[in-house]
Amino acid sequence: MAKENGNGQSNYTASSINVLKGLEAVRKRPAMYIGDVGSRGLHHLINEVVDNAIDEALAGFNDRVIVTLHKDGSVSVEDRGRGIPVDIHPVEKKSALEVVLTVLHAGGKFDKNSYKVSGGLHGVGVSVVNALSEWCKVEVKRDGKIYFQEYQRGVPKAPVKQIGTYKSETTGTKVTFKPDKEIFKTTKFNFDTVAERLRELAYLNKEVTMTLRDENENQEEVYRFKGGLIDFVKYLDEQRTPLHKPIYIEGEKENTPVEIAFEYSDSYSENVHTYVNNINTIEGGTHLVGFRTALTRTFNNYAAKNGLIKENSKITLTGDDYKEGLTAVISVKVMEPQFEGQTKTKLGNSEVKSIVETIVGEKLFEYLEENASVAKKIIEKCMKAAEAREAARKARELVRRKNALDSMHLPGKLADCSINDPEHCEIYIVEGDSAGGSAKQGRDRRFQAILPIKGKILNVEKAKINKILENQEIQAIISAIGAGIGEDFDANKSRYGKIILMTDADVDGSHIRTLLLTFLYRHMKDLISAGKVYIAQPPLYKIKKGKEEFYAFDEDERDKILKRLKAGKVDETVVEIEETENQEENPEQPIKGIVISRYKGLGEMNPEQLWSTTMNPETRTILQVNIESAAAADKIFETLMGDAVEPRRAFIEKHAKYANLDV
Ligand code: 28F
Repeated sequence: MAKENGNGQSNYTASSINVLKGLEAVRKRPAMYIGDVGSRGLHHLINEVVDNAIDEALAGFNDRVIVTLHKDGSVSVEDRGRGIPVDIHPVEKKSALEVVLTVLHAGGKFDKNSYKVSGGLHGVGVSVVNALSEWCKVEVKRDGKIYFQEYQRGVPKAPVKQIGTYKSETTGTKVTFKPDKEIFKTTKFNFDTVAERLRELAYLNKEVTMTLRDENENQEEVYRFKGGLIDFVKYLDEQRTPLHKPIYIEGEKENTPVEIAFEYSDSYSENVHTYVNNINTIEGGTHLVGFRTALTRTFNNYAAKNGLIKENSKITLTGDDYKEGLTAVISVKVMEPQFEGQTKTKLGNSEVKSIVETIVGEKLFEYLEENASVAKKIIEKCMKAAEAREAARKARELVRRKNALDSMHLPGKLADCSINDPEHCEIYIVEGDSAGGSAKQGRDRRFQAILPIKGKILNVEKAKINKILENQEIQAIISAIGAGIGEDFDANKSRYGKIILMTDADVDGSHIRTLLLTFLYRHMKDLISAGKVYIAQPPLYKIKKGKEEFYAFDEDERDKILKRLKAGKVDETVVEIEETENQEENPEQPIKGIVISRYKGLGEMNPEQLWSTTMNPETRTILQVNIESAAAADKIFETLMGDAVEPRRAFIEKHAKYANLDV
């Protein structure tokens, strides 16, 4: 681990790259560094700075991270670490602090002796954040002195200077930045998005207290979980009924610390979340494989040794049986992680498999020997899963015999597209026959397929697999997509490159969308991980003035259009519309030559309108569903679809309009 005045020094020479050229590169192609310039990329800026503060914690020198959302749209991140060094580099003739903030990939990238977050979009460095900020300020408390530097779009306004001294406070680093409006489509931070990541980091780093403040709302949240992963698992299972207390495993081999907590609940779904250096490895990898292998082998050995599997039983428990009702968090720290997979979130290091397998094997066997009653409960649960798996296999066979699931027998109500190239084809899963009809007429039949579904599909969170497979609407979706289901699912076989969910912009529509997403998340998860699932965005308002027509997708946009149309009389107009909206019976109300109509459902649009507003790839907006944090998605599905009524009500009340799943 890096020591004071340690090996960091040698990195400064790497900063011979021209700083301005670097800045230009980042500002020219921001998406290459932060993924995109939408809300996701924007929040990535905070994550990047927070990651550095967490690195300082992993090095053993920091126990607090404070994130503050300021009124002017800027945000600060503060830690209590050693403070970024400020000594002048002999060749660069610049402060190390300036190098870290202005040189691409400065800041310990070559320090292999640490578990620095790197890989995917993580670890691009604070210089990228600086380059993409209108302004940025950094303050370092170190050796009793306070140092400061300020930047505009990444360029220092002046050299690092000492601006004071401190006595009582501790050392540390504080970075404040205001994301650049010239770069980002939106510069508004979302409290909940930031909170979700800080909460996750607090579970993963139990010694660190994470604080989030919002000066706009006078809101503050503090995350500190002394139980670490154990608390994480309890949180994930809040609405399930656990069969036992979480099992905690900790160990280290070959400089690779492994930490795991898991428990079984009475539910059917599996919720395993894996992390490498605090990065959510959504696609899994060798750490997960090692865990699963050890879990199956250890439980089976224990069961055999203790006579828990009946002699005459034909059932052998497989890895799949140990998945049912399992909630687990796996966190490993790897020095040089290799990330693979479609979204670079799959751990590739092969040595990690055996490291995790050995640690889990040893510690779990010990645990089972000491906790016989827990062992028995879990094995009984998994036996039941094996029996259910057998029943599900039979159920699948039954429906398969009726050809209900394969794509050789497409559902009757599917209007398929004419070309046969998945990459360029898309399917709209549409709520209701009438909207389905409009969509069929309005679509470009060459590459757009339409599958109308009837009202509310089955809530798969509450149903057993045979019931799910017998459901007509679900069968239609499975065979239209043509990539199988559950264990057999293969996202590469999908007949469409985009699966677009199109539901009404009302409460029912939102519920149907959630049901569809839950089904896709639980049974075709790879489709979501591969970024193939989208949500259509039909407009909420049509604004007509003379022959001109405008569409607005929310109230803000509606008001902006009106502002343009009625320049000078804006306030007056807006007030009048608010009144109009309340007159339920009369959605069309002329206001000084302008007609505003609010669409209640997709069915109110004629085929041409539906095409031009919602389906035409040239003009439409579709939201990609991504599992940014699988843990968050899981929690949301559990809340929305589970049995507990109170949390669902609270969730819907809190998120009212946004209770969909663009997590
Ligand atoms: C608000 C975000 O970025 N905290 C950080 C440190 C501490 C050191 C460091 C950071 C040295 C020269 C590479 C201090 N003393 N919070 C943060 N805290 N970076 S970033 O060193 C960077 C290296 O270039 C630090 C001794 N060693 C390291």
